[in-house]
Amino acid sequence: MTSTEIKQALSFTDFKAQVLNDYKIAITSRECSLLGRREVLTGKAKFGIFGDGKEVPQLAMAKAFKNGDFRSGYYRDQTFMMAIGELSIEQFFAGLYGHASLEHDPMSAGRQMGGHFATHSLDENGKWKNLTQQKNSSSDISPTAGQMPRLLGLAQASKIYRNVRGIDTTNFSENGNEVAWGTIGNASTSEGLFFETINAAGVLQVPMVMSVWDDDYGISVHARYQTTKENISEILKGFQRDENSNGYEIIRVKGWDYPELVAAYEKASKIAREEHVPVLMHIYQLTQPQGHSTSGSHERYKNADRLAWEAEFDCITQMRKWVIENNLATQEEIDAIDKQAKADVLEGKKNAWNAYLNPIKAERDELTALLKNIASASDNGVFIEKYVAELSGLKEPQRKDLLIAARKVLRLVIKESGRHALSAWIKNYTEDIQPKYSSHLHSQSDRNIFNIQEVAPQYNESTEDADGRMVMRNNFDALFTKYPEALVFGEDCGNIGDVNQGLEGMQEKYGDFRVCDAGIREATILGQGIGMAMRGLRPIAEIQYLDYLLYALQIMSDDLATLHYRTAGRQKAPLIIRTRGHRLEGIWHSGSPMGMIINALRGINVLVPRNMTKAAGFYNTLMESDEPALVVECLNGYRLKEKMPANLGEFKTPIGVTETLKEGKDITLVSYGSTLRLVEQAAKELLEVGIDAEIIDIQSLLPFDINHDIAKSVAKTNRLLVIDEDVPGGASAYILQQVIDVQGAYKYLDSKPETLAAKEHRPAYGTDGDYFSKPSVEDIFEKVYSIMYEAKPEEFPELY
Ligand SMILES: Cc1ncc(C[n+]2csc(CCOP(=O)(O)OP(=O)(O)O)c2C)c(N)n1
Ligand SMILES: [Mg+2]
Repeated sequence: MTSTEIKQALSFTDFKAQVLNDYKIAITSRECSLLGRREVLTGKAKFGIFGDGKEVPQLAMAKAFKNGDFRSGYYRDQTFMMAIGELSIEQFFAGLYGHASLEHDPMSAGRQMGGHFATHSLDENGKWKNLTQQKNSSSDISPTAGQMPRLLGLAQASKIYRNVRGIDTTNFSENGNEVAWGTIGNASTSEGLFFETINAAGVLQVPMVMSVWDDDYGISVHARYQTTKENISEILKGFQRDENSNGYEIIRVKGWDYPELVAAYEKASKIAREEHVPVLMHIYQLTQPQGHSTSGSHERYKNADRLAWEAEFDCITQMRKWVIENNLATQEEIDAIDKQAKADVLEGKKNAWNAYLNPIKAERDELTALLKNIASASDNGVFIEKYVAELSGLKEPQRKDLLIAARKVLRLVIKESGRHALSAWIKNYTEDIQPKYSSHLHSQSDRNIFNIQEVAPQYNESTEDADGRMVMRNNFDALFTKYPEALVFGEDCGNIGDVNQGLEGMQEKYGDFRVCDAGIREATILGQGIGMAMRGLRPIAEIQYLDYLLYALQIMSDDLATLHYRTAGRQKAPLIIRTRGHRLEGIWHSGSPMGMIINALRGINVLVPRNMTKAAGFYNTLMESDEPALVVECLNGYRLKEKMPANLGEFKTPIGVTETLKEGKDITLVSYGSTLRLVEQAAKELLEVGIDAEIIDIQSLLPFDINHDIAKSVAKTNRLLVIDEDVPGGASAYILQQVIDVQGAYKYLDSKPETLAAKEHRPAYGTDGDYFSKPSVEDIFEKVYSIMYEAKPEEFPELY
């Protein structure tokens, strides 16, 4: 053979090996799906949703996926995860069983149902790993299309890294060469989030390759009810770039055509990576051989013709055919691979099950030994033995079974000496196990918010008063200088420096990659922030008004608030969300739906500074921490005068800590944000009639008054009124729950604790609309007065 012939022969051998390796991954994945469904139907796992029918395109995508790249996808992608080496058979089954251990289920430590994938961006101490040295998947969420906003940010990070100088890119990027790969089901493209993201990525020209796995269905609902013309790439044709305008590269490939898919993904990768142009991959003619999930069977909604077509065009069947037709393997070789895959999956499944069950069995044995002991000395021994027998008889015990038995037996030995050992066991066991299900809602690293020390603002002798917005602007200026990785974007943030000029001149100074206008699209503004924060940048996503946060609230709640928790601490997005609200004009510019927000956003810090210095101090604190937060600036505070601190960018408002604005002895008034100015005025007027109120600024709703200062105040005043601008039973109900229930302030109360909130309707327009919708100084005065009247009617005669 000549050297060219040798090379060709070698490369053919190489090629053949690669194809067969791919085939093996596909068939292994398929076996996992088949066996996985059985595990659910036999009761070992609770729910299964699998990647069968979508294997082959994922092999092709994995081939083009490089170190440093990120995936943002959905529950069909097990084959891709296997192909990039981030999902083993054991891990697949550990996820299915809900094995509450990161070691066994690295995707979520059992917190998410199977089929929700992730890699680890952080080490066990919450520190960044080098993401350029590994293949990355952002953690999946179940809400359809919820992966889209984050995908935009993951892609945009490459754009920032390529174009902004001065950032330490070591762990995150090599010249912005990383591609963000999205996957979505055809039916889920009906969601607004999909279209919003597609448009935004076209505008931003980011390296994103978006694959639509099209199997013509969304559960039972056919494409004719989902997509105009039943064809997503056809209707997105207008996004195709041409000589005259930017846009997308749109590529269509049949989902069972392995060589075409490999070539198409190679091309897509190159375009996105080199040119930073987004690519839409419409992968059609896919199937779903076992139906949507374990909750139903597809024979109910697919007719015989469709089922026959699906059998024939199953992507693995077609790949196998192609392999044989092209002499890459004989039927016997293929059969051998199939057989081996079956055996591997069976073995892996067994190992995963044993790894899941054995620790629980050991815990069970420990408990039954203890219970037997207790039974032998108990008057209720017979009954306890019954519990022991039941527990011992369980083939597949759950931790729940153990605790139920232990806690029931505890009641039987309440007056016996056995109680001590048993209650100690229950306490220790719960302490041990609970974190498996509850850890990492917030950062547990050394950069969590409680580790950031307060620094007071300093003022020079010569300091003059300035508009609040100037304090904000000058502080942002200091932050952008201090942190090259900081950037801000939102509607009107760039050119005019935000609608209240808190960013005036910043774009000129720091460039339009770092201080940037965004389209009117709150959910993807949020997504940009999430994705970029997940890749080491420090984005500040601005939502123009608090009232429009609703558009982004879903993604904040489903994605951002759960991210650290759902990865058991292995991914984070320290995103700062800046908005302004509480009180200006009319139904959509003066809302204060804080109850809705704090209840939707556990996992995110929610901060409600009363002025711009406090707000700026929060930004300074947050930039040092690694947690996400929402900061609600007071919309009516930008033109109010504040003193300009000298230590801009350095002073830090502590988080979770209240501030007492006025000491008093008769009643504790608790509030936050713009309402405080009214409370302060009312307190002055109350003094005139001999009522001395103490005023506490909560400052931080999540976390809430960690030092229990409000209870300490109530211990002194014995009375409590909570005032805010939310609906009745909104944030004020939460505040009461914290103060009464968590802090135990009920012990100190001499009067009924009360709340004063806005009306139930949205605030009406105009001065009178405001006066009749929101608490006024008079409302606050009279509410306090009526509490005092009830307590001391002689001193404070009835007003009405
Ligand atoms: C926001 C939201 N609505 C509804 C669901 C329930 N749901 C889960 S998957 C699904 C169908 C998705 O179909 P498609 O996007 O085509 O993906 P496929 O499963 O076919 O791959 C639905 C309706 C959900 N998870 N999230
Ligand atoms: Mg579908």
